[in-house]
Amino acid sequence: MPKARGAAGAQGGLAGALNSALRDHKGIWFGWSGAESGEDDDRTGEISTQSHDGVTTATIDLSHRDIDEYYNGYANATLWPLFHFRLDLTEYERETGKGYERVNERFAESVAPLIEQDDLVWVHDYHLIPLGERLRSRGLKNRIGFFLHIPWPPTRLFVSLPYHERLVRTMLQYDLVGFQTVDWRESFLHYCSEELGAEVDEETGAVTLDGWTTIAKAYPIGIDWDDFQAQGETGEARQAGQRLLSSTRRRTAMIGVDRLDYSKGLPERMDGIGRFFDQFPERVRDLVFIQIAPPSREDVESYRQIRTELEQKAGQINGARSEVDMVPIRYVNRGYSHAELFGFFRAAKIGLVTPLRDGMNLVAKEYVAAQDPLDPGVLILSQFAGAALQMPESLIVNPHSPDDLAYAIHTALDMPLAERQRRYDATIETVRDDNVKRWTEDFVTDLTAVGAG
Ligand code: ADQ
Repeated sequence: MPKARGAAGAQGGLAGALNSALRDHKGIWFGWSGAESGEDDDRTGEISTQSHDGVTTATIDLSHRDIDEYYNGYANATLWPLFHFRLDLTEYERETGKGYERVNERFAESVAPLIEQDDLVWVHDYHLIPLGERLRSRGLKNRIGFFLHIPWPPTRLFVSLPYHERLVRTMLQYDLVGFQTVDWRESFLHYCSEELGAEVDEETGAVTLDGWTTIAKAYPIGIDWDDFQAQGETGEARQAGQRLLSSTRRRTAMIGVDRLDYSKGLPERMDGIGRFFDQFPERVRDLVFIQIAPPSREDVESYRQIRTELEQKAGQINGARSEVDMVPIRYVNRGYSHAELFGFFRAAKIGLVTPLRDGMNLVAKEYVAAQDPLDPGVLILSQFAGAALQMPESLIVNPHSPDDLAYAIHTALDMPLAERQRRYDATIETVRDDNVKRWTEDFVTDLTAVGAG
């Protein structure tokens, strides 16, 4: 069995999801350590290797300038907004573009010596799109796959990116390119055929350009079902659920859990909740909304703005609707463990997942996974989350419409048990079976098979 090499822009939840695959394949995880090297020039730190729980992690630090131009700059102020269809927030700076290419070259330089002849290489996400091409330019002939965790934008938006062609040509140096949904894959194929004149086979996803063929395919990511259920069995999960229930008393708890990111539709969500209270004032005492949203990427201006906007909106609704003994919105600016989240999800009878655009959205799947099958809660889910394609029996909403959100909340509050169970039964199978282990197996199996026949 060839060893697998994983690579990602930063360690995080994804590292956990891939741990078991790396363990099975005796792989190495390679990526940014998340730390700054302390030098203010453009030199990147030494590689540092650690072994934990059967998985070897090789990481490098980045310099202050690298983090500024590559991570906060091109990755999070150019690619992230553009790929989430937010041209209004997309910054186009030559310097950050150069930083992105420079750091990808550094990653290639650092990781190349760790790669052996038969290894599979699996590159993750928008931070590292050119990495495969940089490795190829060093003579690597290994099978190299890439997975994009976020959406792929429509061609008409994507062409606003300076040097868009150069970026996509680097993607066509991979053997296999994975997307979360068939929709994102379709947009990618459209770009390749319309803008690059590549030969595209819609059926197989084969994209041929300059004599090289890349396969583009959808692999919807799932949760780590076994681990999440095990977390749900812990005392920590039970206590978290009890804490929430005892604080809400007879009111129905509705929960939202997100990174504080403009793609998650948080201010729009507040507008929908405000509209619900306006339309159904007699229900104010029936509902308490808990929003858990730890800040992220605070070095990027648009992220600071979204935080201020959200605080204002939540404050306005609370100011207008609170009583001395009751506050309708609890807004919590911190993260919780998966065990605690499991407890909160199970105690909350409505889950609100309303991104304006999302590659997949694992919170939607975690919410359903945490429900009591005998008395499940209702998931309200944005039509613009990748997850909506797999979970059409949720209450699907348009997150831009406050009325749509308000009526969905009203419907969820009064939904009879039989209908809640029917929707839960129609959804739980995909959440349980299309899990992260299957996702990794499917991708690794396809990557292994590339060129085999
Ligand atoms: P995110 O946008 O970060 O990542 P999302 O799917 O919303 O992804 O959540 C990822 C994980 O973070 C979940 O396990 C969730 O429990 C945890 N998390 C989120 N908010 C939290 C909070 N407030 N406290 C504690 N934990 C929290 C990207 C893409 C998604 C895609 C994932 C995986 O944007 O579309 O689903 O990668 O591919």
